[in-house]
Amino acid sequence: PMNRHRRNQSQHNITQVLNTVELLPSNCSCRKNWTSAWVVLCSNELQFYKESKQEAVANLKPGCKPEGVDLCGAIVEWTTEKSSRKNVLEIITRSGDEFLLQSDDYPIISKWHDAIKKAVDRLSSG
Ligand code: I3P
Repeated sequence: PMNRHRRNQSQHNITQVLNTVELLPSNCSCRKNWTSAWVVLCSNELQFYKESKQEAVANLKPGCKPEGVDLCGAIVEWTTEKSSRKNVLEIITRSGDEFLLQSDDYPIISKWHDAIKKAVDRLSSG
């Protein structure tokens, strides 16, 4: 019972407001548009919400599932080249989609770095 309590989902599930942007291919004329979003790390994916997850889920049409970024086979690393901002994490999915996550608060983003890396490792070890 102690153990079950300690292995509570919150260990693998974190939610926080972070700055995020999807990096589009360089031949795309779209602007790089940072936004602040609620980011949720679930066991195998990252989800992004404009509002808190509770509100977003309540607003979903019946039968719809929030779209997430699959972390299986993803690469997660710090980058100083993809942005002029500090504390920027780059996530490249197996299918080649690229996202940046950023927070001015290093301890916050550092926690995300470690948690996402763990999720990716857990997924690749089956
Ligand atoms: C972009 C905007 C982004 C910036 C990007 C700019 O300009 O200022 O915030 O990214 O730099 O091109 P615009 O709003 O006119 O599209 P960072 O904040 O991550 O540096 P970049 O082209 O060097 O990525």
